Amino acid sequence: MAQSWGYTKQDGPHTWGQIAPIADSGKRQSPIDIIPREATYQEALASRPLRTIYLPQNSKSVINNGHSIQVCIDGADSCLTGGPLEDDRYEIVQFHFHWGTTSKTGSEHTIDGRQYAGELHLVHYNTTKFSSFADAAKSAGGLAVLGVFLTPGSENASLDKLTKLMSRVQNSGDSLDLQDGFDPASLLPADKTRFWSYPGSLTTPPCFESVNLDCLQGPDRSIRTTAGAVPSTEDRKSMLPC
Ligand code: 3J3
Ligand code: ZN
Repeated sequence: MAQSWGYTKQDGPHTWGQIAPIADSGKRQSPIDIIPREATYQEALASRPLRTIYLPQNSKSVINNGHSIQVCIDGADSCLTGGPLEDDRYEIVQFHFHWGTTSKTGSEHTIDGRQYAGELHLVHYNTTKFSSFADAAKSAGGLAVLGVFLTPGSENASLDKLTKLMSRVQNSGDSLDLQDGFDPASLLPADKTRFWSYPGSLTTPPCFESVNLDCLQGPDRSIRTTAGAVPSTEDRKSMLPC
């Protein structure tokens, strides 16, 4: 049975190395603190935005995975490509959320030390190079997680559709079919040309270091980021590991 982990004093990130050794020994653990002024602008990425091709009917169910609400997606023709992923196709397998107890805490990544109310993660695996999620998850270049910072604001009808379902999957393992599907792109900002990209890891156990992390520009328009900015290795040493 999978060993449990969580965010309490007894099972929080400081204990995850007991079930996922790479959480302690890893060199590229996520999340990190993104420091825009220290990111490196990648000219080549400016003309190569991230591209999402998601079919709503491929979103099959909503589950309580014990740590989050997760939409399970099945369909080879729903994928992410472009940007730092070059021409490889990364098929989406699920998306889920991280959130906190206030509007100022909850996101896993931070920007200049600032947390956001939540963070959406869309999880993909490289189907150009791998035949299964499991194989891709253990290999460099295997996974891509698209991150979106969430902040309180005007009602989002699409997000509301999911939050309304939460009461029907209250217990770990609960599942609900999505008869009408769900379009993951409806949760993304229109502009996918401005993002931070870095080689990272799954942010929770098993913490595999096989992830290309692409965080779309935060909701705070005051953040002046450059397209495709990549935190340099030196910078990352100053950033908080998970
Ligand atoms: O552990 C499960 C794995 O068995 C499988 O169901 C997978 C596919 O949806 O989801 C998880 S995972 O280990 O691959 N995983 C947990 C960590 C999904 C991505 C999570 O990492 S994150 O960086 O998106 N938060
Ligand atoms: Zn996540």
